Amino acid sequence: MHQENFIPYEYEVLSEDQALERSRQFLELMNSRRTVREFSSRPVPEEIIKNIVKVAGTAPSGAHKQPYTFCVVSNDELKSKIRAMAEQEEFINYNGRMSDDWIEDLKVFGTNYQKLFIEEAPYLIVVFKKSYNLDDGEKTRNYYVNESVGIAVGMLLSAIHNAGLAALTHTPSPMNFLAEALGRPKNEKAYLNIPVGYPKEDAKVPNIQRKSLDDIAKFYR
Ligand code: IYR
Repeated sequence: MHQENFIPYEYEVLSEDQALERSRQFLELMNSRRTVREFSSRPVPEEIIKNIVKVAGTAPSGAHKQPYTFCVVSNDELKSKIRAMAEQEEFINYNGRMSDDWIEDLKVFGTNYQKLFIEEAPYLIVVFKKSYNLDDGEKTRNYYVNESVGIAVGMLLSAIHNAGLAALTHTPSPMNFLAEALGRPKNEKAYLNIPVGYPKEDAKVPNIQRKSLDDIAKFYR
């Protein structure tokens, strides 16, 4: 390929031993990540959050369109408003909108309609997907939007954990109220609400296990 807009790819060459060691260390780091529902009031410097969002922005995306907006909310009034709106929807979910099976599946997590963590966490990163772009009233296309935003959020969660912070991938449903609360334009749809902060000192997490490699992968050698 010899295209004029191509530049050399700068990359680090690792020995097999270095690669193995790095892969093990990264696995160990990532395997210690847990979803946390109780946050400390310890403040988090905004620069850390900015770096974390920048990591999400390095994700591959369909036609490199980066079809997302990460809304970083630290304003207490806004957080309270979002909590109230989320609890209003969740109350309906837990009292009839979710099936009995679903309620049963959630029992191990001890969740309910109350969402204290929305106010407790110093930041909410509310992720919006851009179904299409709207620049100066002109519509342009994005591609593989769900895949692109999902990958970026995976990298966001990894960056959060790497910085010693905790997160919760909260999916209030329906979540149109987030676009309304944050005044987002009509091409943006709420994707996830991610409270971020240090975990509460005595935070507890459910005693659940991850599937083994054999359960999640098949090798075709
Ligand atoms: N959105 C609700 C219910 C909920 C659903 C799933 I799937 C979870 O993994 C956890 C919760 C809530 O936030 O409580």
